[in-house]
Amino acid sequence: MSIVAVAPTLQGAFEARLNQLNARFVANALMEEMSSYNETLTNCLNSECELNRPRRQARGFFSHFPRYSEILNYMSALAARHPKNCRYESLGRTFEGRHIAALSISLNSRGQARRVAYIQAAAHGREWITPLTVLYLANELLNNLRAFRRVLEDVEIYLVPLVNSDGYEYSFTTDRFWRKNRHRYAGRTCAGVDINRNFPNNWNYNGASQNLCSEVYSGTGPISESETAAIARYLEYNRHRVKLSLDVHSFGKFLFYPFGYSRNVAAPTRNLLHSVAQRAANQIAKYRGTQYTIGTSAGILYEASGGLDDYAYGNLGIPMSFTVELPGENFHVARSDIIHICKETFAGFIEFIRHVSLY
Ligand code: 0X9
Ligand code: ZN
Repeated sequence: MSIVAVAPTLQGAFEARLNQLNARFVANALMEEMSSYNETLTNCLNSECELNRPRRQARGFFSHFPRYSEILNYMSALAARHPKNCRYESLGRTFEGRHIAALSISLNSRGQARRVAYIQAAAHGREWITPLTVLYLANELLNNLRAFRRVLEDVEIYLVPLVNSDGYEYSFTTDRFWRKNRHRYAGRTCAGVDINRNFPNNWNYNGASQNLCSEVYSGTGPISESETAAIARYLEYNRHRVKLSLDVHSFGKFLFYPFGYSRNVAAPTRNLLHSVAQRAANQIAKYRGTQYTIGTSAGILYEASGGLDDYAYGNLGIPMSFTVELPGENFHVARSDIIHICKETFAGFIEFIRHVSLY
């Protein structure tokens, strides 16, 4: 693989030429990021680093792909700005020792809400758009608490925007398409476990592999990974309060409900799951017509076991459990599209959460 920096003004012509040559390349993605890095670099060389910072804020957080530390700063700043309604905490640590950071949002931080809506993102490193949709949800809720009073009535929103921060960082520094976590094994070149194959529901049964070099390596056993363990610990402890579990992935515009592990098994409440997902899809479509497909991953995409959705529903009895596959032609989304995906997905999230307070 080669990395080539191209001036933003020449990007179109350059891509057209690559297409003529039948060359495989990462559309926009790295180039956009690099033009942003180059801009920062030029400013820094001109000793304008500090001046550059407010400009980025003015352009908005939701017009770029933030790194791990920027995401944690954003989360802690939200909690600091809304101390009565937002708590910032760590669920545990990743293989490389990063925090698995969480935000709890509720109307009253003192009285514990009876129900919980749990939403996580970026179990797969390369799915960069996913944490932004969850952070957008946090920011919108906190800035409009009065407007969402009904939705938040007796519901705590528990958000884990960046489950796999090791894989996420690795996809910035080394391999844009890295999916798994960064578990390393002595004497082995291949690394990483697929966190969404590591949950203890029909572990390693379908669409998972015991080959360490596979993209869907399921680990040495169920919950062998610290990231999986942190999530499972939280969900098991709160299993009677958690009514909704959303696992945000990309890409494909799908809303999946259990069971994803086998085409031959149907969830007893599949009609309810389908209709809740349909309502969320309708809300998403209102923004700019984005159409989601609803069903099980086994039916629509592929059979895959050890996913969070099947575990939350099948093992913990969480009544509403879904995997969201956000839009995109690729794992990379144009920076100008981020805000639109955040806004339409927000409408879907709110619809899902609305069902928690109705439950
Ligand atoms: O394969 C996955 O983990 C998810 N798709 S992705 O392209 N983001 O990797 C789908 C998971 C659906 N749920 C289950 N199969 N249980
Ligand atoms: Zn994924």
